[in-house]
Amino acid sequence: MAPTNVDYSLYLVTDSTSAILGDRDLVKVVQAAVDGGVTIVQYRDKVSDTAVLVSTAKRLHAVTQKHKIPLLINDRVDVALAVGCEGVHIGQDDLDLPSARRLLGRDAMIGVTVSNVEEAQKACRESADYLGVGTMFATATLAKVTASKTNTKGIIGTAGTKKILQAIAESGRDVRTVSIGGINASTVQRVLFQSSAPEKKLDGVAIVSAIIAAQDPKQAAKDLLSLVKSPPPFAAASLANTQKATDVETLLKKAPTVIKEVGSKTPLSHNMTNLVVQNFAANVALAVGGSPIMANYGEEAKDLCKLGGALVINMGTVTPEGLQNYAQALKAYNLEGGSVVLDPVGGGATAIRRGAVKTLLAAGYFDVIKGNEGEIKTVFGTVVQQKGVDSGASTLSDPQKATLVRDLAARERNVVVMTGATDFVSDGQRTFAIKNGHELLGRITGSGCVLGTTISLMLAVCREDKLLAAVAGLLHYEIAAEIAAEREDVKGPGTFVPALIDELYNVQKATSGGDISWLKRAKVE
Ligand code: 3NM
Ligand code: MG
Repeated sequence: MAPTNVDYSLYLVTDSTSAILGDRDLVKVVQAAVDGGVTIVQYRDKVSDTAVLVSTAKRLHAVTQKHKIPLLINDRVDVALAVGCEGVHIGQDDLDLPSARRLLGRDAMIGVTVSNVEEAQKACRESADYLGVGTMFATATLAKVTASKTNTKGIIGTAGTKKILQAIAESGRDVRTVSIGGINASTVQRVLFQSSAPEKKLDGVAIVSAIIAAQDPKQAAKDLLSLVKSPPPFAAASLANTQKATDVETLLKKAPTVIKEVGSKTPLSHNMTNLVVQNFAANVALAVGGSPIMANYGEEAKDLCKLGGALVINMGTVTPEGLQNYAQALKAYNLEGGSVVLDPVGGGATAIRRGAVKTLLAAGYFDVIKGNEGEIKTVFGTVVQQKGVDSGASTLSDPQKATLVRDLAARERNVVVMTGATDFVSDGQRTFAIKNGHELLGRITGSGCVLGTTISLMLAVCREDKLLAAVAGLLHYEIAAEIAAEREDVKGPGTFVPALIDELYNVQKATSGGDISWLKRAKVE
């Protein structure tokens, strides 16, 4: 039997193309990486002659043996046999697993590259010891060495990886897994967090360039290992807390506390939002009790993210430059642990926006994704045609909407809010429907956008339960809208806007003063 106690946490894959290694000696680089804490090494060399492969592998094996970690050879069973190292890693277009197993014997470790559920299940049936699951993100490393290969594998992201893990869990087979492709210090924690299925986690990450190409491979490995071992900053609070509101009664009891805290802490709501709603969003943030800043320049986020607030990325008037700014800010907030709301405005309206949604989901972690039916479907990957930023024709029943928000939230491991006559909100486990709000919200511009701003403020003060934050934001906003719409001085959409701002302010003031009579209107189930 191949050893079962192998530590896959930080799996180094070598690359011998000069673009990555430079003029440095591979064995020295690997030695440094192993000193830094790499837990397993794969020698991957697609270009050298067999004699060079064998002699390099022998030198590498001396390094890994000293540290009692396994050395595997990519693709070349003959080289592994010649060196007597621990095993091989085979791709889908390499020697098949049963043949490799016959040649190497039962004690050898054999890993297989898989990029979909079928490949994973096959490798499990054939008793692979572990799977290299990828490609996680687009990576220049793979392109360089496999340019000659005919089968270009897909980018499967965290969602595709989770699907594979789920299937392995369901099959009941025991196999270790590592994710590979474009993983580095700024993505590794999110990869591990978002890819994990409830019953099966990744065992580690496989990395080429983030270690091999690093100035200091030892330090790079050390840093990566410590990131692998700790929860991502954006999830630390929610993972630590076990006391979450699971029923409506508790949610309604806790929501005013969140609203009150916004009033007392005046958190920052950093909006990178569209040209239409900037002024409205800033006014709403103030009325709800927060402190708004409209800052679309991504570079500023590295300072703003340190102020304890939350970020709203609203792609309502997206441009190529804007998209880069969003991604930059998103990374800064993720690193700091600040909350981020995505408002994928008009996500299903154009090809550009569908692409922008994909780019943003791959660029970082969103604590909350909020949109109308068409937008949420688009984020999920359903192709819809939105008419402008309106939701487009509704095709889903209420139970289907509830299922969609739950599935998307479970996939992203975050909170999803779908707005409509009934709003649906879920964190993948808890799903609620909220029937508050008013028809006039559909008659003014930006009513959805400023809900995103409202939720961001709740998130800033309630990181331990993001679903509760979203519900508190929805209730504050929609009940204020109801009260505003009923006012005698409100004659239509035009007079509704200032009344809404007033009532958002009044709900905040009342709640902070201990009067939560407005909450009697709450219709949550
Ligand atoms: N295999 P980096 S991606 C060797 O998807 C390899 O199977 C992949 O390099 C797969 O860490 C990849 O520099 C390269 O992105 C990973
Ligand atoms: Mg291969």
